[in-house]
Parts: sequence; C-alpha cells; structure tokens
Amino acid sequence: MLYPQRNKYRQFIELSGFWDFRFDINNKGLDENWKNGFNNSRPIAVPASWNDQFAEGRDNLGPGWYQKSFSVPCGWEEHRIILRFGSVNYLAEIWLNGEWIGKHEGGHLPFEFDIGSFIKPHKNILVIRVEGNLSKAQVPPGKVRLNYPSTNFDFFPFCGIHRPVLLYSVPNYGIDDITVTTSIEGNNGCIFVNLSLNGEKEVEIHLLLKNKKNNVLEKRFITNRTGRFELTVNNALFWDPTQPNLYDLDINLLYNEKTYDSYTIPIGIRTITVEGDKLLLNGKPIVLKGFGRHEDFPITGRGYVPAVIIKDYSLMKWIGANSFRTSHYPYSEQMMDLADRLGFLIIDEIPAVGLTFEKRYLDHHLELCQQYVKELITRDKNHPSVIMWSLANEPHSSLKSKEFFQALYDKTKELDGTRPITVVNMMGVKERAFEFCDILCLNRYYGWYTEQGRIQEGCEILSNELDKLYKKYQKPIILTEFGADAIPGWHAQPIEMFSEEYQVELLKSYIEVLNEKQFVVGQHIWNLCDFKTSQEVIRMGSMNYKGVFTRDRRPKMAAHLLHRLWKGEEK
Ligand code: GCB
Repeated sequence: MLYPQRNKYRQFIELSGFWDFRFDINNKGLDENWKNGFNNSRPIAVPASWNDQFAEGRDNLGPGWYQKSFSVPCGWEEHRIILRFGSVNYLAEIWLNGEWIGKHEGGHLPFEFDIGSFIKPHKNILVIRVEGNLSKAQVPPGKVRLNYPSTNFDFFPFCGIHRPVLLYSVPNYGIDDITVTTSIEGNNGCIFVNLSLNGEKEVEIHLLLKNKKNNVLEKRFITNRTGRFELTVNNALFWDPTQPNLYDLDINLLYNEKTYDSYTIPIGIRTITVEGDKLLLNGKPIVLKGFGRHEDFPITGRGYVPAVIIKDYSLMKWIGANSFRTSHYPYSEQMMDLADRLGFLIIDEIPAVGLTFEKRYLDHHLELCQQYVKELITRDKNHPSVIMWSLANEPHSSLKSKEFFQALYDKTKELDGTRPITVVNMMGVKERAFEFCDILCLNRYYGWYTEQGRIQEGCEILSNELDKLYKKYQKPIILTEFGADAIPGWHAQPIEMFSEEYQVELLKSYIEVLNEKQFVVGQHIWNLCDFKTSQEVIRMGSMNYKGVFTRDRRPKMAAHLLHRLWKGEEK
C-alpha cells in the first residue's frame, strides 16, 4: 500500500479539520438512517480521539458518528479516486452520499476504498459510524479486567478518527505497489525492487536513484504487470542510526515514450540479522537502547499530533536512545517516515496485547492478528528503520498459544522473510513461542510489582532468569520493558516506591545487570512518557507514571540519569 504522493500524476487532499459529530447514546443511528447525513451534531476535531474533546463523554466508547462534506478537485475525473483512513479505532463503517462503502475492524492501521463510482460532481457527504466499545472478541480484547473502562491492557481505550483522512487520485493504469529489499556486498549495496502494476500493457519502467546531491544510477526496463529489478550501488552509503543515509528512488512508468505515473520512494541500504547471541545491523553487533512508548497526549488522546512526534524524537535523541517499540500497536506512518530520516530502529508491533486464548474467540483472534500482520507489513515493509516484527505483547500464553503463534509466525515470515520476528512476553522460560521466535523479548518488573521496595533482590532474580533463559534457548534477549512509577516532584530519602529517586535507582540497577550480559542486545525502558489509562486502584488519576518524561514531556530525574548513561558520561 503506497502512501499518497503529490506529483504530476498523483494528488491528494487532506480532510482534516472540524467535522460534525454525534454520540449515538441509544444506538438508533442505523435505524434512523444517519448514513444519509444527520442533524443535531456538534463540531469535533479530526484527527483526534473524541474522549477528551468534550466536557462530558470521556468514557463513552461509542458508537459515535462523524460526517464531513467535500468536493473532488477538477481534473481528477480521469483517475481512480481513493478514500484513505490512517487509523480509526475500533470499528469503522462508512457511507458516501448514503451508499455503503465498506467497513474496517481494528485501530492503528490504514484502510482505503476506491470511491470513484460513488462520487457526485459537486457536494459529497461522507458519514462514518465508529464503534469503540470493548469486547472479548476483539483484538486487543476488552471487558476482561476490573478496571474502568474495562480492558485487558494498560492504556486508555481512546476512540475515534485518529489519523488523517485523505482523498487521493492515482492513474488508472499505474504503479500499484513497490517492495524494496536491500543487501550488502563489501562496499556495495544491492537494491531489489519488486513492482506491481495495474493493467496488462507492456510498459517501460525508468528508475532513477539519487542521493542528496546527485543522480547515482539510472536504468530502463520493459515489463508488464509485475517486475523485479536489481540495482547495485558501488561504494554505497549504508543506513544506520548514526548515519541514516537515504537514497531516493524515482520510479517512472512510460508507455509509447510518454510518462503516465511516477512514485518516489526513500531507500536505506541496510541488513538486519540474528547470529548466535547477537543482533547484527549491516553485519555489526548492535545493542538497542530506548523505550516502549505510547501515542498519547492531553486532549488529543491517541490522535496524530505532528509536534508531539517531533518532540519525542528530539527527547529520544537527547537522551541517547537509538530505538523504540511501537507498543502496543502500530504508530502513525509519519512517525515511521521520521524514524528512517532520523535514524531510529523500530520493533514494529501489531495491536495484539493481552490475548487470552479463550477457546470461543481463538479462531477470530487468529484471523484478526493475521489481518493486522498483513496490513502492517503492507504498510511498513519498505522502512529501513523497521528491524523486527512483534506479534504480540504479553499474551496470556497457554498450551493453545504455541499453535496460534506458530501460525502467525509462519504467515509473517511468508510475507517478509527479511526481518526477525518476536513475541513480547511475560512468561519467561515457560513461553512456548520462544522455541521459534528469532529473538526473545521479555518484560520484567521485579522490584516493582514483585519484590516491592527491594530493588537489589529484584535485580538478582532478573539476572538469574536471564541466564536461565539464554541457557535454554541460546538466542539473543531484549528486555522490552522494565521500570517504576514515579510521581513527578515526589522525593524520598531513604528512597521508596513512587519517588523519582526510586525510579532512578531501579533503572540504574537493571541497566547494570543488562550491560553485564553479552546475550542481552536491547534495553527498552517502560515508558518514554507518563500516559493515560483506565481507572484502577494501582493507577492514581488514571495515569501510568512509569514515564521518564511527564505526559507533557518534562524530564524526571530518571531522564537525566539515562542521558548520562546512554551518552556515556556515567558508567
Ligand atoms: C506491562 C505491559 C504494559 C504496562 C506495564 C505496566 O507489562 O506490557 O502495557 O503498562 O506493564 O506499567 O504495568
């Protein structure tokens, strides 16, 4: 799935701004045909979660109805016209001018519809019904725990249109999809481009590879429908976090010497492999330092806010991080683009958190997870920053889960054989999915949820467990979560839980343990920032305070510690 671009042959407009909105308290919108357009609406900002935009309704998870009118720019008549949603949580049903367009289940991933045949020449009315109510049948599952709203995960179940809605035009016969993979031979980089085209005609493909200053390579091929092309770049500039070198590949499609379509794709030449107890980037061992994060900000909820993305990257650079995990769902496409440009390594996770493996939901959950994997890989396969796929966070693994994850693992490998695959886990040695995962990812809270107030005791348990795990599986390990809540401004001497000092001490002690083990190839702290969650006795003010920055991105003492540790100023 190619992100819309603007050039001579492709255009898009963004429908962001104020839309009309209505909660459907008695769930009567379907019967009353709100799909044709509805009254008694109020303005709402799109993209953003609806929950914190109004004085009331925070815990109202839907249905909520959105509507927006638009007209299609002149000159698009000859083209395919597509309506694209970056993310709607959780279930979206869409009508255009009263006609059914389609639906999509699951937040955090894009979906689109060819709407050419529904378009009216002047005004079009787009209506979307969004259902955010939680259920056990969903992934991630809701209504499991005693928190409110009841989830089986620890972040607020924000709902609404979370990412930009785009209307775009593409040529009828043009470039449909591009898959790029790269390899390295000595100083040279190999770029493999798989192209799929709309239409059967034999066309000419003109490839132009550029770096920041010059054209590097140019090639022409004749092909139809699909094509595989190889480019070798002599003395290539490889991509890594310290030098995130990107090339731009212009792909032009010509017929009878006239250009009909063009698409530009950024390419980072890099390899990622697991060998023995190491994770290798471009053949050299790399250790991940970074965070689990959330898309979360006051008022906008889980909505796309460009300035927050920039700020988070800037904070992660300052602190010395080189990586993060998209816990616990795929992040915005803009976040991924910037990771390529700024040089961050990403563990890219599908929205499968807190899977329960209850028999009656098993088939549906597997189907949904397979859909998510497919959508995620289709979306993110060309990012050099993406170095690993994560199939879940903290599944409640049981006997049935091995089969489940084996099927999901196989599907993922079939779609992309170039990246390691993992399941982020809390079961430790008992996790059966570790048998086939390429790398072991583990979340641990000794000294917090257990060994409360006793950090050193917790660290000893951690150290022993890591040794056992490595001994059993002989695979590299990433500690994908560890941390402690710290109420900003709360201090203690002697240190105690919830103080900033306790968070500092716990992170420091864990990092000491991790640094000693050659098979630990990553340390991801939970969390970059404090974030909102459901109401629960262990969550004061419905907040998870494990951030090393506050929700409004101010550093706690722990942020300064990490800056010193990761920038190498303190041992
Ligand atoms: C975990 C979860 C994460 C929670 C965290 C916590 O293991 O993966 O979603 O937020 O613990 O703070 O309890």
